[in-house]
Amino acid sequence: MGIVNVTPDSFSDGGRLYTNSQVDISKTLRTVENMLLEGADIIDIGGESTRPGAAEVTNQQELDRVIPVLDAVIARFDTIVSIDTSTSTVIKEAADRGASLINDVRALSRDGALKAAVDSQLPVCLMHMQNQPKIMQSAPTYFDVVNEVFEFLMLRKQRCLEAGIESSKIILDPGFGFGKTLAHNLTLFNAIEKFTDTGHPILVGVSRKSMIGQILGLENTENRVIGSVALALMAAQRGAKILRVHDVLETRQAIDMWQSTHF
Ligand code: 7PM
Repeated sequence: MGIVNVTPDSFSDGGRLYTNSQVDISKTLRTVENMLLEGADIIDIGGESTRPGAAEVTNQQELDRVIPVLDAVIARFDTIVSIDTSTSTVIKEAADRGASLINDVRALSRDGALKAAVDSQLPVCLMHMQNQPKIMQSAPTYFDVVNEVFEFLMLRKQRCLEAGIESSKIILDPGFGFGKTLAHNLTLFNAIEKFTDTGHPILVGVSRKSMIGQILGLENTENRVIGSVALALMAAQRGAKILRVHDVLETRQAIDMWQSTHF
């Protein structure tokens, strides 16, 4: 899954798809085309910056950022488009326009989001986050991070099933970097198998995140590519089915080398 962040301020690719404070559609399409040529199977389009400390966006701002890009990508490419949103109106609009997957860092907890997802009949990715982006990294605390994240996801999954989403349409994601310290992230990473054991596809998003910066002593996110690829490969080896990444070519090469050893 290639990340397309349509935000002026996203953490590693901030404003890259903007020209004069406007989303640059042709630049975005070139980015998407490259990701597809590099071997992405899914394009994840998001218009809300969920980086630590990020300010909230209004529904209208999010729609204005994301819908023109979604329309352009769907018109131009034959690919699976995922929409990274927590907002019911964005879920509805995106589904009507041909999105194939709803990726919600708030696990469909916002008003109307669960109903919009049910109505869309699309698969959903439910992610764990402690607190909201604005404060999530101030003092994340858990008694038992693995069990708490797991129980949260099981609860959200149950809500989805009760609301009418088929079990086979539910993807789970432990939410690396979302209200978690380095130690929490590493403990969760070591427990990926607990999540894959549920039988649901697991999505892992560690690309260029601070856990890599902290371990390797890298402030600049552009220098975190090798660490990101290493973690993505390990996640895949532990059973993760979807890797949400900035660096499609590098990740694909690592996965292809590993896959070539199974014969
Ligand atoms: C810190 C946390 C900085 C997250 C930047 C981000 C995920 C996601 C994002 C993830 C799923 C970024 C993000 N991360 N959706 N959306 N899983 N499902 O890298 O890990 O753009 S936002």
